[in-house]
Amino acid sequence: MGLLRIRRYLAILALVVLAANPSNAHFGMVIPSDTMVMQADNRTIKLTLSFSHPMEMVGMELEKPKVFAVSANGKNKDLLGQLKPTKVMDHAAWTAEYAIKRPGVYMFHMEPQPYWEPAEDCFIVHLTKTVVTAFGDDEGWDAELGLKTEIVPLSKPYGLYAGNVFQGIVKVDGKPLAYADVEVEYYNQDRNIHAPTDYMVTQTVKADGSGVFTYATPISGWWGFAALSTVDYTMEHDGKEKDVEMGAVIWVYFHDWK
Ligand SMILES: [Cu+2]
Repeated sequence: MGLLRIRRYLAILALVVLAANPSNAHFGMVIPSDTMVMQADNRTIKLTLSFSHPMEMVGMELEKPKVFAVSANGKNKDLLGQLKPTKVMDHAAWTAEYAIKRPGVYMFHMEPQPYWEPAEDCFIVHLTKTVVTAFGDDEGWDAELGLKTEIVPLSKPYGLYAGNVFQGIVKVDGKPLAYADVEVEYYNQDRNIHAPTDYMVTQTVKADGSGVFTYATPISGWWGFAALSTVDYTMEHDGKEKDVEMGAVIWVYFHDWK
């Protein structure tokens, strides 16, 4: 091959390698229209559920979830019936409206159908939650929903400023997961943030020996934290038993310091 042809070959090879190497992470997403409902606010929250690559704004299909519920004031309410199809980043997603009538801390959570990911040869299930507070009642923001895997917040998961650290405990079956990997991504809604390199689309922090992780956000907006673990059961795909990667995902909003 002549030098030019070699160069062209290498350029094409580089593209192929880039395309085949997803540096980005997919995230279950549950994004509410408001996180702190005040007396004067619209009391109906709109929730948008998707499965996306939030920093790169690349959508994936989200089948109708297995579970979508809200837990507040000691009660659990099934919201599956409220879901209406919508599109997020040009892909199938879901939306629901929820009228908040009483003070309290409202924890919304979704369990999607297992997603078969050929690139990773496993199923992916992101148990995804977000927390909304209403009318000045702050009790119980640190409560655990009791999911198979869950990030239990150590920072109050609303009313945070950009630059604040966010801390949480990664739990699996109710027990802290030491040295868990936590992937962090920004919801780049306005597409105005550009990662200088592919390494900086998703950031990763590890929990410490007690399952506690810490991340400081550089800017305001929605941030997703996904703690990943392989669970203790397998699922069948084409007649073969495959691993299930479970993500404990929490979405947290950080406000501008003005
Ligand atoms: Cu993906």
